[in-house]
Amino acid sequence: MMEQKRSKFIGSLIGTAIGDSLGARFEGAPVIRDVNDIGPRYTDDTAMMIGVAESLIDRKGFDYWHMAERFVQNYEREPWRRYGSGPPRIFRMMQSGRMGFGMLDRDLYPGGSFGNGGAMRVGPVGLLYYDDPGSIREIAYHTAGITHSHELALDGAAVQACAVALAVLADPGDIKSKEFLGALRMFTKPGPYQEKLKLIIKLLDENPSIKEIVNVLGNGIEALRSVPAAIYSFLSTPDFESAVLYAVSLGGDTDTIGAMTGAISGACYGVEGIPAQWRGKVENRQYIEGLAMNLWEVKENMNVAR
Ligand code: RVK
Ligand code: MG
Ligand code: MG
Repeated sequence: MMEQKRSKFIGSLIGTAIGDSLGARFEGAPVIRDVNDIGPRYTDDTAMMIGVAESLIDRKGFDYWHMAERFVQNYEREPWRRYGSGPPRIFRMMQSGRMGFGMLDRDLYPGGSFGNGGAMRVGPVGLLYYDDPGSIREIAYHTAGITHSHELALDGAAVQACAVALAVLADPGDIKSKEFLGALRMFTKPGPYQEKLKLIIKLLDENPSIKEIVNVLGNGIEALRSVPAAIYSFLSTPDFESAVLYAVSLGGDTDTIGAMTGAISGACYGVEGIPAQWRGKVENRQYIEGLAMNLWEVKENMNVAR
C-alpha cells in the first residue's frame, strides 16, 4: 500500500513533466505526427511545479514567503522556460521589494489573473494533503495566490489539487468516474467549476468529438478553460498514455492541459503506468523523481507526527 502511494507521487510529478514536454512540442501544431517524440524540454508548468515541491519539502509544509522566493530564484536561473506574461513581471516587483500582501497581479489585470498558472503547478499540494480536503483548499489558494489572485484562478487550483488527491486515493485498476466526479463536486464551491463538472458527467456518457469538448470545456490559457479539460482527459481514457495524448490532441494550451492531465493520471496509475519510452526521455528525470520521493517522506513523517 505504502509502495503504491509512493509510486503515485513519482507518477504525478514525472507525469506533469511528460504532459508538459509533449504538449510543448505540439503547441500550435495541427496534427500530432509522432506521439513518442516528446519535446526535449519542459516549460514553466513543470518548472513552477518543481518550485512548489521544493518549498513544501524544505519547509515540511506550506510557507508563503519561502515558496514565493523559490519561484523567483527558479525563474532567475531559467527565465527561458516560456513563462506566461504575468509571473515574470510579478517576480520583478517582488525583487524590487514589493512582497506586500500578495495580489501583485492586480497591478497587471483587473481583479487579478485568471490564467491557469496557479493550477498548472499545484499537483504537489494535492499529493501532500491527499487525505485532508481542508488543507488542499487552503494551501492550493495560497500557492496560486502568490501570482494569481482572481477567484477563478484560485478555485481552479483547488479543483486541480483535489483531482490529484482523488487520483492518489483511486484504485488504478477500477476507476469509478461517477464517484470521482461526485467527490470532486462535493469539494468544489457552487459556481462555474461545479457547472463544468456537471457537464463532464454528461459528456462521459456521450462520447463527444474533440470539437465538442473544446466548445464545452475549452482548451485555453484561462484556468476555467483548461482545468475541466484536464479532468475530462483523465476520466475519458483508460490509461496514462491515452489520457495525455488525448489532452494534447485538444489543441490550444497543450503544454498546460498536458501537464495537468499528466499530474492527475500519474497520481492515479503510478510510475509503473507510465510508458518507459516517455519516462526515459524526460528532462531532469532523476531530479524530479527524487523530489517526489522526498515529498513522500515528508508525508510519511506528517502521518507519524499526527
Ligand atoms: C506561455 C484579462 C487575463 C486576466 C484578466 C490572460 C505559459 C492574459 C504556460 C494573460 C501556461 C494570460 C500559461 C495568462 C500560464 C489572465 N483579464 N486577461 N483578469 N487574467 N488573463 O499572465 O502563469 O505558456 O492574456 O497570469 O497564468 O504554459 O497573458 O500567466 O499556458 O491570461 O503561460 O495569465 O500563464 P498570466 P499564467
Ligand atoms: Mg508552459
Ligand atoms: Mg501552457
